[in-house]
Amino acid sequence: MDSKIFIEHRKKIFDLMEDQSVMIIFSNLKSENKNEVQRNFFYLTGVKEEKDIVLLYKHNQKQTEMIFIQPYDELQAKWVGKPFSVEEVKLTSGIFGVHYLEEWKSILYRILPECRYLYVDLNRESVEQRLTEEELFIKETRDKNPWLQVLNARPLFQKARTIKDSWEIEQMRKAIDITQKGIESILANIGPMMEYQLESYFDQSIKYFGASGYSFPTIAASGQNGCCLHYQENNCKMQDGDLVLFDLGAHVNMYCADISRTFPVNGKFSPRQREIYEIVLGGQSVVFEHAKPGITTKELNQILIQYFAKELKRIGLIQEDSEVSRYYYHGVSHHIGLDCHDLCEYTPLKPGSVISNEPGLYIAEEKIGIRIEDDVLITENGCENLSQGIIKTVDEIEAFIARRKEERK
Ligand SMILES: [Mn+2]
Repeated sequence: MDSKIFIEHRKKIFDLMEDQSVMIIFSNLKSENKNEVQRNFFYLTGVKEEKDIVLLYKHNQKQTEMIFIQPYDELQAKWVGKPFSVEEVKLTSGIFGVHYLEEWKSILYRILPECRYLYVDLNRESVEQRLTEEELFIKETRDKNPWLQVLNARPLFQKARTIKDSWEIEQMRKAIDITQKGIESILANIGPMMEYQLESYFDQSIKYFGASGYSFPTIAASGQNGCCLHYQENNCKMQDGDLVLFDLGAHVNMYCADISRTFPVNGKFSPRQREIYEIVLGGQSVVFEHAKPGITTKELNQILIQYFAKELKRIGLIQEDSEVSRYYYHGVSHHIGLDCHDLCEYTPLKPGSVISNEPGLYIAEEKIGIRIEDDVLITENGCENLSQGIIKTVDEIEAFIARRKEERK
């Protein structure tokens, strides 16, 4: 990883900050109580350490940055490994002001009298009585520096992260490539087994090809399970004649792929399954045609719903346009990036955004649940399907499965 990337990310955030302000981002979201590196911390630094803190200080337009890291601890090194050294942190992040964690408050308190604003990533709307660590920090700092106005840092990250730079897009391309390998491994082994057994081929494969993790828990939903949007039990026996819907993704450097494919368990679509599948695929094409700068994801969804209304009336499944919602009940697009449902601004699309294109139809009474999802980069004039290499048409899918069956004999 080149530190230039993170220097650019910090510049984006600095540009969005008020003058006379300081931003504190913790690498571990205390409020989420999750053992993972906060996306916004990674976005600013490229560092994947769990206890560090980054400080951005903007004073009379002058930008100062510091990072506070854990000192070397022999016992920790034996248990979980060495933390990044000062040199490694400098190289990765491009931040030269590297200090140990014990100094962070004294340095901050020296800066604060010069500041009007303090940015903290609140991450959520607080519902609990108990204050989170971020909120305790705000309270303590406010008590000691009553002139200070505390601002939520999150909107700045929403704005910055809506548009991806070329390095970010590169990570997503890698994540998609690895996800493709995993999907091909699923297809090569498909047959009537447990959902989790088929899922395990994906797990093995993405690990083998170097994914850094999963974008989200895999959905492997056969038959009627495919009509439950977030089915994650994956513990049913897949039946000959059923479809199985996979919604999954690998991540690389924490940038996500988010792909859905639907396959016939026995390798052949029934005429009815094919008919519905072709309608979903047609819906995806309509969305691809309209995905370009200036349109909103909401408008894309409206266009898809109109198309579904026309098609479902054509095959006699519905009579009225409004009945589409019985068979299609989610949105067609969300932003993708460091989070699978990425932070974003809900404004018309701009070049550099990456969104999903994921139409689906769910006909529970026929045990048909189909979703097809690709990841799409918005370009100057239209869009690019980043996952176009992943097998998708009925003919391709059937031919691929038949070929692998033949090879296994
Ligand atoms: Mn998605």
